[in-house]
Amino acid sequence: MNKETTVFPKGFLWGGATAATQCEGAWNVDGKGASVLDHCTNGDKEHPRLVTEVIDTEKYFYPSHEGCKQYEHFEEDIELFAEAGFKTYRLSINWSRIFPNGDDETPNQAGLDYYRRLFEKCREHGIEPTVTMTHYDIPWHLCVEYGGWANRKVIDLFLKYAKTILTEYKGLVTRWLTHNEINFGTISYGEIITSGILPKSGRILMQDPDATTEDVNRRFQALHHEFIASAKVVQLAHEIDPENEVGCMMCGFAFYPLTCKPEDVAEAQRDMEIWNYYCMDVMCKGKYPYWAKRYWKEHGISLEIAEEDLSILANGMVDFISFSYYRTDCSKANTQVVEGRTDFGMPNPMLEATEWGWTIDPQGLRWLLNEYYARYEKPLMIVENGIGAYETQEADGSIHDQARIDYMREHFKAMAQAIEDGVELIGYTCWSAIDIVSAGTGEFKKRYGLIYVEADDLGNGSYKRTKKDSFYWYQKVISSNGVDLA
Ligand code: BGP
Repeated sequence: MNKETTVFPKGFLWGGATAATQCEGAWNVDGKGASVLDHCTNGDKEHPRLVTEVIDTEKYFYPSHEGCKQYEHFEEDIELFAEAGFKTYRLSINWSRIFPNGDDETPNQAGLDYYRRLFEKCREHGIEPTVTMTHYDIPWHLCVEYGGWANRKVIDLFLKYAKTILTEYKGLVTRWLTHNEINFGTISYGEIITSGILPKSGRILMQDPDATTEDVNRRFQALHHEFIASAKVVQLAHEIDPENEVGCMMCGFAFYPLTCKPEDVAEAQRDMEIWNYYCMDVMCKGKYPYWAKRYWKEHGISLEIAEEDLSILANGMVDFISFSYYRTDCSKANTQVVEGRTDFGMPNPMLEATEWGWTIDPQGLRWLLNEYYARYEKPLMIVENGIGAYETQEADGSIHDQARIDYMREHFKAMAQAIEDGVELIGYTCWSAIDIVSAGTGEFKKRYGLIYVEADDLGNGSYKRTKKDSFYWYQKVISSNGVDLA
């Protein structure tokens, strides 16, 4: 795309993203409590992570304890982001840095001070923070003592936390996301990382083959509580500062029918519904989708919905939609258990995939942007997109991550087409701004960053930062507002 004028709107929010438990490290310093991710061991493609009830550092390595050490390096990191030309930095606040146990009387001042310094540093460099309130980091105490989000009391504890940070950072932060990838809440993975509830295997798997109706019911009840919390936060954020904008944050799932068999087409529709629209309808339309009752009945789900809940949802619709986009999957009827099935569906035989088996599908992004926009007509922001890859540093220190450049270029072309289609796309933050720990596998060597961090899967290394080729390439893209993709 060598157009002289850009199709990206003026003020388009180019940037990069991270999450606290994957980048900060310093998991138990300055008064911070343990979050659920601090109890997760490392793993890799073949060996799923474990969640241990007791942190046993003699026996296991817990990658979130180190992250990429951003807690120590945040000034340097933000200077690098400014050099790349970021307009926004999407990061998350670690709930257990502010309320170490989640139910403490008063917030931890050192935690509040840390994020204040970080946000001020961003502002000094003309970078607007985009802040996720909870990115897989519920305080561990709330998992153990309350059973996580399935307990309605957690709504008020979250609101207290939200009120604290909304008040504290008024004026410094005006763009907020409530729950990261809330739609993972329908499956085991989401429940582990948001409530610490383990499947029998004790391992972090996407789906739990042994889940009972009771387990499924609990997950949907937890999601209902997250919806109520999010809706109340939207109202609260607007009251505290009318400048605040609050978005939902979804894992963007795109499902294609594997064949044109009508049964496969219907299956793809069902997959789109449960993976995307169950949560998005609640958060964007303020009500459960019309087919929810059928779904609940078929899955033995019976939710406790308090009398006031429906009006809370109706009065707490988000201002915009943010989502992550990495891959697409295919739907095929009657394939819940079938050889070759991925965690989400069938692999698409027409697409290449990354070394972790994630399909690469830039055109799917244009399709999904149009799907979301047609349904909700709210501004959209892509807050995660990128490629995880093994990378090495050359003898001269350089890192040639051409695969990342190619990946991003094709996705930018798809974004430009969607904008030309008429979609209101307001920003893009790549995943990730800098190398961090993988959420799924706990590896460090599954690298996503524009900036290389010299560290390995067991926390060894200098943690020195080096700009990759993609850093320089993205810098040109940003300075030309998406014109120069060469
Ligand atoms: C999303 C999460 C991120 C991030 C990313 C990449 O689901 O919001 O936290 O890690 O996926 O996934 P992974 O780290 O498993 O490769």
